Amino acid sequence: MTVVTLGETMALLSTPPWGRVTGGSALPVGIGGAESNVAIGLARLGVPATWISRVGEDALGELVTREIRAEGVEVLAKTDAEAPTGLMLKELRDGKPRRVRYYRRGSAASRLSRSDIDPSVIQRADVVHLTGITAALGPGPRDVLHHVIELAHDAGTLVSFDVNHRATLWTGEQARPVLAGLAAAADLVFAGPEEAALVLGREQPGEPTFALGEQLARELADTGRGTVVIKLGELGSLALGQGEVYRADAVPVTVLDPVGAGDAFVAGYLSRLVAGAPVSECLRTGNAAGAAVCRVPGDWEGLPSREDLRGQTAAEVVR
Ligand code: KDG
Repeated sequence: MTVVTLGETMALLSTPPWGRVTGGSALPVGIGGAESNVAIGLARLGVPATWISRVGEDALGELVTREIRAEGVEVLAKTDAEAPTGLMLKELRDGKPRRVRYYRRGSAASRLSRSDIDPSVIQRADVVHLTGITAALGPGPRDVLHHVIELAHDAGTLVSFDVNHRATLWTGEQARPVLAGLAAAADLVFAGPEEAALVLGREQPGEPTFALGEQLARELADTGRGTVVIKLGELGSLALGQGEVYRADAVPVTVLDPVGAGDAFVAGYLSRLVAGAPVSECLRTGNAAGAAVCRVPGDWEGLPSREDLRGQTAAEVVR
């Protein structure tokens, strides 16, 4: 069982915990990218994962590919001599993330094109996981998404899509029709309540509840072709598949850094999906993986292994 993901991964700098950068400050450097976060999460949970992308011919590109490879993910990333690797800055306040800034316009990954895709990689995969972030990077990456979806559909590879709306990359108006088209073409859609409302062209919802999640899932399912999963953050998660609704409560956690929790959830969910587990178990594993990432600073560093999940939630999560 293999999962292929595709998208941009950036070098990630964090400010000092008090937020201000002054001459001589040392900024920890790491990496971050929603799709590689999912691939790393899957690899840690024992699922073979491949990540497709493009990086610059620079030290940051080397960092990105080396880190992801070191996690056991197969990396298929061309080196682009004409564009740099993207960068993001996590601004901390009192040690917690306050804002994220991107330095990624014109990056190597924003020049992704069909030539970066070996069709056989998509054809032999069981699942291909895509996100709305790639669609926001520009027309080339957007075209790649449609190409990959077509290859996957023809080959019987399941298409998983996380809406992952990034309001700093494009406006809701620009994003809505594109994200709606991608969600409608996917066999499995992940969204938060606000993202689901955006895709449906509805007003932004109030406080998340399971009832709201179910309503949004039903509406999204009516416009699509597969299972819809709504991530409800500290409440848990909900799935609607083949007319059945499944709910799972969150694993309680003291949140240090929530960035990346959604990707961890997807990794946990997919890890059980490819093993043929029932939907409720996919949700529980997703919730546990999401909680694990929240406990640790960094977008993916806290991703759990199967062993970690076993220790944490016993038979409830991993049998
Ligand atoms: O999903 C967590 C991400 O926000 C992160 O790791 C970086 O891909 C990223 C993005 O575009 O924000």
